[in-house]
Amino acid sequence: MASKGFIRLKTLAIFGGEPIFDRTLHVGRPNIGKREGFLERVNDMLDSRWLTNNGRYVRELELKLAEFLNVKHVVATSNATVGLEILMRALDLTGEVVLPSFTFVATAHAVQWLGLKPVFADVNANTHHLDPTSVERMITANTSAILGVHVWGVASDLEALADIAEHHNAHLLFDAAHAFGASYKGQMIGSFGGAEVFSFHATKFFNTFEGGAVTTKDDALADRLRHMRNFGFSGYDTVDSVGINAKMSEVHAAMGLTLLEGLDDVIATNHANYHAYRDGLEDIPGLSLYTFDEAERNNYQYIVVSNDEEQSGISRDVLVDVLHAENVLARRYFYPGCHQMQPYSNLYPDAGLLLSKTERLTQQVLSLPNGTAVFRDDIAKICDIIRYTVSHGPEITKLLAKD
Ligand code: T4K
Repeated sequence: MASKGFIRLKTLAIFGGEPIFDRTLHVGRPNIGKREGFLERVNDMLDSRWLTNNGRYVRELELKLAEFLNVKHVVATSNATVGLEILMRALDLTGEVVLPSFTFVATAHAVQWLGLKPVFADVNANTHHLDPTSVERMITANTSAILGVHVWGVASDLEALADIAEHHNAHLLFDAAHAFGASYKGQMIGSFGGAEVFSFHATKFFNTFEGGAVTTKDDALADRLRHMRNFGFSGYDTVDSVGINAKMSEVHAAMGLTLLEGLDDVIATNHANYHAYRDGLEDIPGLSLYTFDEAERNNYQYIVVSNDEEQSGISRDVLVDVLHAENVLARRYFYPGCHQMQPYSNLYPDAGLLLSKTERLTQQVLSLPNGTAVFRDDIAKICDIIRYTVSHGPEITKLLAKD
């Protein structure tokens, strides 16, 4: 049965009609939490006149996160990118780091920023994670680390990557930017490999406006990271290493503490939304939703759809154009692949030759809005737009091509 949104779709912007949504739906609309709790903490922080530099809220957040993730050390940082940088620096990595190209460019930039060489390995077309066979192929005598990414909040192929890292005496690290609140075989992501790095950016499931954390079981590494994030200070006026300012401030931690209190509600919303998308997108030819293993803990934040153009008869980009015309700001995460961006496309112009799955995924994948700012009714309309667009693929493609 066609919904009202479906009928109005016939007058959608590309046909010169009114848009279905009178507000914009974003991928990455922040979850806010209970603002009274946040404001109370901010007032307290202002009263105490302690705003940053390992204040009580940062310390409390680190302890609560360590408990939640069941990991020994949580080192809060100003964002995940700098978290990755201090981590690789603290481990004295040299030479090459093998990582996926199918990730947000920050992962590659962190490697390049340190003067290391990012070596892009291909991903598995179904999981979107590093393909161990490709990783094995990319390892050389200069490889000092493998940097996996738990894309969409699902664990990478942990066992296979651990075997490869061990065999080649390389560090195994994870960019867990998407994976806060997720588990693998019941164990929370945060304690795998030598260390993992979370992002608490505003667009993430759990946010501190800007922020991140490095998590590890390794006492010496945690100690080094703590010094490094604070200019290398090891005491009141002693500096033991080169450092940077990677500190999280109190107001950021206050946001994190507030959101932690309401985390289950956010997960419940995301989970229900994920099911609504699953139902709404069912049986659309050529479209497949990235699914979560419900036996694990998931944050269900990323609603990721792969479009097989041969079956759907429409390109991912036309689909995204139509959604944008209807105020649904679907994102092409991740497009282009890191290896197709600067400086990597100049530095490694042939990288794509061994990244066929990555290149295909970057043409197929789109992310849809989720989180507490998206409602069931919105999802029904978004799915109607997608269903209608796919079923009129050739006409709509032709129409858009005229512009
Ligand atoms: N590794 C991975 C795998 C990552 O995905 C990321 C970050 C990192 C590492 C690095 O983490 P951090 O150093 O940032 O902690 C956004 C985020 O800025 C970035 O953190 C995130 N990944 C990436 C996937 O998404 P953009 O350039 O796409 O952001 P932007 O400004 O286009 O915003 C995305 C959408 O969110 C827009 O539709 C607007 C909406 N939005 C955004 C903000 C900030 C809001 O509605 N409200 C807001 O406050 O990178």
